[in-house]
Amino acid sequence: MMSNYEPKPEHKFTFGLWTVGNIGRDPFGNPTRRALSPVEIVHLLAEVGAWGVNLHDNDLVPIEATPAERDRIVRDFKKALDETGIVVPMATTNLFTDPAFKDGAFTSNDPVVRAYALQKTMQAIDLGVELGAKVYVFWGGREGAESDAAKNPLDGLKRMRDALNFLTEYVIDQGYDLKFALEPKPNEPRSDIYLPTVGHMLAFIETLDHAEMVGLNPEVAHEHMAGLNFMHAVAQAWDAGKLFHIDLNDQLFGRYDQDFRFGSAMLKQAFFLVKFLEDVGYDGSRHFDAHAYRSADYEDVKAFALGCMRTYLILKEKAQRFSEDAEIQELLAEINADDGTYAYLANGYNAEAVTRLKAETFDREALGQRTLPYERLDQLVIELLLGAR
Ligand code: GLT
Ligand code: MN
Ligand code: MN
Repeated sequence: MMSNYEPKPEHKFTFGLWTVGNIGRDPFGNPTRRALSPVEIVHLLAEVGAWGVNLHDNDLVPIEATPAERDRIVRDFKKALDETGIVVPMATTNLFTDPAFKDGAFTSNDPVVRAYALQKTMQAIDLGVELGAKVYVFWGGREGAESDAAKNPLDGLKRMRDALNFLTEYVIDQGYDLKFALEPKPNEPRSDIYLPTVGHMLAFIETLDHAEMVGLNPEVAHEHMAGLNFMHAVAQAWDAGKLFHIDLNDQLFGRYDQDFRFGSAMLKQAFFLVKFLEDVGYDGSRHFDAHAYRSADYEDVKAFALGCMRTYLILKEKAQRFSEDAEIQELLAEINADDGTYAYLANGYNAEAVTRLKAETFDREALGQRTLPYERLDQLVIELLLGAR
């Protein structure tokens, strides 16, 4: 049993440069924290016990950097990685900050912007691979529209598909060992973003030339913005073999993209998520795509980062207790009782099964009277989470 909830490399906890490096700017207020350099962020993450750091191209190399500046920055960054043992498991492209991308990148109506976005992404893929990334994230923050008069969503989908087909071929051509993870979000910063949920993305991936290289990077906050059960979305991605990465944070339903500390807003949902990931044996990064409150200083940012990891580990321990709790397990056995009478249906459709099933008589009223002690079960979970058992 875990005792001190200390993060270790085997837990695969990662943060983006943009997460602990968030300077507390929002649409209504100026920064509240000085900007840390990427090297300082790597040291901060090592201090709190993280395993890895992820980045957008421009979190590390400013968009206006010369090739010589790029090389110096990358060299210094690699030195910090070597000194701390921090790894870079994931990288991505910033296709949303620069005004050039005000109408999107891959889905922009302007063919010049679309070409620039492809070029920028190839360069960012090269950078990510150079740093050791095995997963490449695509968050299409500006791939959408405010007015449907301006863009046909079918064009949006086609342009997105063309871009991803181009880029998977590029990865194959370069011989890179890299998978793509698409990150859906329903809105913000665009009014409507194409491919808004995990379900939309899963269907879209099957239309790509190299669907086998492309999976999901679901984010708690983004499915919660759409009012959906995140764990169910993750389960569907897992079932499809597409859970390539995950963005952990927290978020109340119906709000803007809050990106709160993991487990800080909807604890019960966070518990079932951790339980799911641990039960199925997900072995990818546990990436915290969250940032500290605007009121935080860097000591508080460290508390935020530690908090994300500690809450994950505490919930992991709670999941273990769930599976060892005699009363919970007894109720689960009762709920899932099966005397084998209908085992003949387990082999799918066949003539014998049809004949037997048609001959059955069912006591519908008795079925309606069956006991389902879900209240008792759920209260046991609540008491487990509250530390009362
Ligand atoms: C941005 C967004 C996140 C994405 C990041 C990757 S950047 O902060 O809000 O959800 O995961 O591009
Ligand atoms: Mn978010
Ligand atoms: Mn994210």
